[in-house]
Formats: sequence, C-alpha cells, structure tokens
Amino acid sequence: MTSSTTQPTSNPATQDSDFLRACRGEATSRVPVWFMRQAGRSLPEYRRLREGVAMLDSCFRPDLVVEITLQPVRRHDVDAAIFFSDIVVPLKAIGIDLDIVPGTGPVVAEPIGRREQLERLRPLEDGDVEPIAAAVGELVAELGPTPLIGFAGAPFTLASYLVEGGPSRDHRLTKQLMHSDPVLWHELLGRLAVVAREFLRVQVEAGASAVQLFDSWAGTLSLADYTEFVAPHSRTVLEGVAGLGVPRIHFGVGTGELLGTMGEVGADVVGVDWRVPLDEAAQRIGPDRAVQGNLDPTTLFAPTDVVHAHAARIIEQGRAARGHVFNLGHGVLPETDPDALTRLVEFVHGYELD
Ligand code: 1CP
Repeated sequence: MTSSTTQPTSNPATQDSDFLRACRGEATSRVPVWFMRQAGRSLPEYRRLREGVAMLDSCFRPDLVVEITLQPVRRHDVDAAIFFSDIVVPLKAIGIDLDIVPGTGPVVAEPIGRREQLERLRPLEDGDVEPIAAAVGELVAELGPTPLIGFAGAPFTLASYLVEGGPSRDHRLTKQLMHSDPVLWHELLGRLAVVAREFLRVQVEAGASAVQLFDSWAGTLSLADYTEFVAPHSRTVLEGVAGLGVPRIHFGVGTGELLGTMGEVGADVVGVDWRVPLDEAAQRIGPDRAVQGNLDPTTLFAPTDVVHAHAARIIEQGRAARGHVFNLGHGVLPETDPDALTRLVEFVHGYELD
C-alpha cells in the first residue's frame, strides 16, 4: 500500500482503528470484525425504512444510504461500516437499463453480447454519482473514528450480470463469450475495470478509508482462465486506486485455488470464504497480505456455543496471517437473527489474544 496525501479521512483515530491496523498488518488489541451485507434484510429497521422504496432508488438517496449504513454499526458495534449501495449502481449511473428485482437480484434489460453494444459502457464521471459522494461525505462525518469501506463489483462479476442479463448459476453465456471472442471479452472487461476503478476513487475521495472489490463469482473459473481472462482487469482496478493510500480488500466465493493470484493483482487484504481454513489461506496468499473471513454464514443458525467455538477456531487460524479482519465467508443471509450477529461481535471483541 502506498501512502498518499489525497485521502481525506486522515482522522488519526480512524487511521489508528483496529480495522485499518489489521488491514495494514499492524498489531491490534482485539480482532476487528464487520460483516458483508451487515446492512440489509436481516435488520427489521432496514425493512421498515425500505418499505415502498425500490432498491436502486434507495441507493441514490443520501438520506437513506446514510441511515441504512449506520444501522448495523449502532446495533452490532462492528469495527467498520460498509457503504450501502450495490455493485450495479455505477452501471445504472452511466445509463445502463437495469433494475434490482426483489427476490432475484440485478436484471439487465438488454444483455451485452456484441461489439456494437460496448459503446454503452462509457467511463463513469463524477457527475454521474454525486448522490454517492454526498452520502459518503455525510457518513464519514457521522461515523467519527469508525472507518467506512467503499466497494465496487469486479469486472468479471459485473460482466456476468451484463452478459447473462441477471443472476446465473453456471455463468454459461459469460464463459461462452470469454472463450469464443477473447478480443471482445477483454474490451468488455477493460471498460468495466475503468467503471469500477472510478467508482472506488469517488468513494475514497469523498472519505472512505478502505475499499473492497467484490469478485463474488470468480470462483466459478479455473486458475488458468482466471489468470488469463480476469486477473489483468482486476489489477487495473486495484492498482488504479493504489495511490489513494487506503487498504484494498479483494474478495470472492469458492476462490480457494485463486487466493494467491487474487492477492498478487494488487490487494492488501484477501477475503476468504469458509472452504479454506485461514492458516491454509495465509500459506496460499503469502506473508505480505492480511486475510479477512471466514465463518460460514449458515453457522449463525446454530446454537450460540457452536457459533463461538467456530469463531474461536477462526481467530486462532487467523493468527497465521499478517493481519486478520474477522468476517463471514460471504454475506449475512436475510433470515439471520440479528442478535446472533451482535453476540458474535461481543465474542470476537472479548477474545483474549495473548
Ligand atoms: O431490497 C433488498 O434489500 C435487496 C437485497 C440487496 C441488498 C440489501 C441487494 C440486491 N443488494 C443489496 C446491498 C448490497 N449489495 C450491499 C450492501 C452493503 C452491505 O454489505 O451491508 C453490497 C456490498 C452489495 C454487493 C453485491 N450486490 C454483490 C457482491 C457481494 C455478494 O453478496 O457477493 C453482488 C453479487 C450483488 C448483486 C446482488 N444485488 C442484490 C442481490 C440479491 C444480488 C445477488 C444476486 C445473485 O445471486 O446473483
């Protein structure tokens, strides 16, 4: 990570927070913890606030974004906030006709598969996402020393929604395009990389003090395909924000075979799902990077003592890494009891590190 003068959240208390210290591989007095999808449907206060407001509309309303982002911080005492938005927000902002359909996810009106459609993917400009920058600015003021994580979808995961037209189990059309027209594929991912990089830059310049690149579906690829068709573009995003001086977290699901490469494309922290123990993950990632993870989100449906036994194991395994940010291995499931999350935060914070 390079240090920088352009990062406005140089609040010393934020910079000294356990979360940012762990991301940088520095010692912490307790293990920092936050949860992917900590804002959202597991919280009754979220469901109330979202009543009658479409998901994408809520993402462009700073008042709602600020309140929804703060809800899990107040309730669970997590060590970081994650900006409430969605990976498709920057695509919507450059004019792609898409919606987030309740119970389904992002749905694209006219999926992309031909060269002449690429023109629609123009670069993101600051004016496209003014409400996002405004919300980040308000949030950073409200959060005080608690860091705000900005995020973007990685080129491959964004391409999957654009090419398939919506969520996909096997990513068949995406891989078909990748293998049958590599030139078009690289142009598509190159454009998406610029959109993702700019979306991260806007959030950091408005005050986010870390970023996470979500390549949720990269785990569907072999290491060879990931390395050839995806890694160069994720590198464009992550190296493109290196100069902003904030830690960069790189996360995907089912990425056991990809962990080393996902670190090498410009990550300071590699997110690990529950399939690979963190000590093994640290071996694969190498000594220069921290890890984040990795409780199976379904474990939260087990009795409290079982959840805590898994959390203790994860904390011990995480000690093999340069730094460890406790998290789930993927997002909070909507049916999760929020009190189980609050208890888990208490347990992680109370865990004695000797
Ligand atoms: O109305 C609703 O509540 C819709 C559910 C919802 C929510 C709460 C969606 C639709 N997106 C979000 C917010 C969201 N999306 C956040 C919020 C911040 C937080 O974590 O608290 C984040 C980080 C995302 C990122 C996101 N969106 C990812 C990457 C993370 C992951 O879970 O892998 C992905 C893949 C999406 C696409 C998406 N958006 C929504 C859904 C249901 C999906 C997944 C659909 C699918 O299975 O393909």
